[in-house]
Amino acid sequence: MKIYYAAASPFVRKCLVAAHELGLRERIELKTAAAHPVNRDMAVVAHNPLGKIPTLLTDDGAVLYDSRVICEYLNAQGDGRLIPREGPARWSALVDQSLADGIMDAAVLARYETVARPEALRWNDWTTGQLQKVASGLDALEARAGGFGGRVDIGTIAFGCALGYLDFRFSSLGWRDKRRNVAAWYERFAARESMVATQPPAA
Ligand SMILES: N[C@@H](CCC(=O)N[C@@H](CS)C(=O)NCC(=O)O)C(=O)O
Repeated sequence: MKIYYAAASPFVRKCLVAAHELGLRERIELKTAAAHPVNRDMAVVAHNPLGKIPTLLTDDGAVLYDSRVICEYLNAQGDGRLIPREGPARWSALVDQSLADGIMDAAVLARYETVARPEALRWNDWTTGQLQKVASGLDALEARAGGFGGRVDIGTIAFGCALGYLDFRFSSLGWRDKRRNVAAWYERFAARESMVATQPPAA
């Protein structure tokens, strides 16, 4: 398998953490990409018309995106332990993934507002609105994190990657302030081998 990849992307990281946890990481070759909403990476577009990463090329020639589909595929290639098959655990894991992905989406959009948009065209209310989504998402996570225990599934993996991205790009937000359950849970989760091996580069 090959994955179009950037070390800074939290969505790519989610797939790689999942692959690590499933024992599949060695089967994935990294293909460095420069995905960007304006200056599109045509090598990615050639496979994925949206030009976004992660994009996975499977060994039997399929092209998979986005990160949720890739994680489903990896889970099926492995022993299926990351996405509970049925019952309340399945819906908790999947909605946790949606919340974490939403935090990542909002944070990435806020980041693009400063690094991709020319200064004269920037709109502060846009950034504020995206960061409010991050904040309310984290508040919802705070209410859940106390019950996570040792859960390692697609929901907790996605939360780990979302929090790692906030530390990487938005450390000034101080997300740990007033979110002690999340902070305590993340400290343990971030020490997992899968998380350590996929850390973003120094900002
Ligand atoms: N929903 C997508 C989001 C992926 C995403 O936004 N990736 C960013 C990099 S972190 C990207 O490719 N941006 C380029 C663009 O927006 O065109 C997923 O879950 O994979």
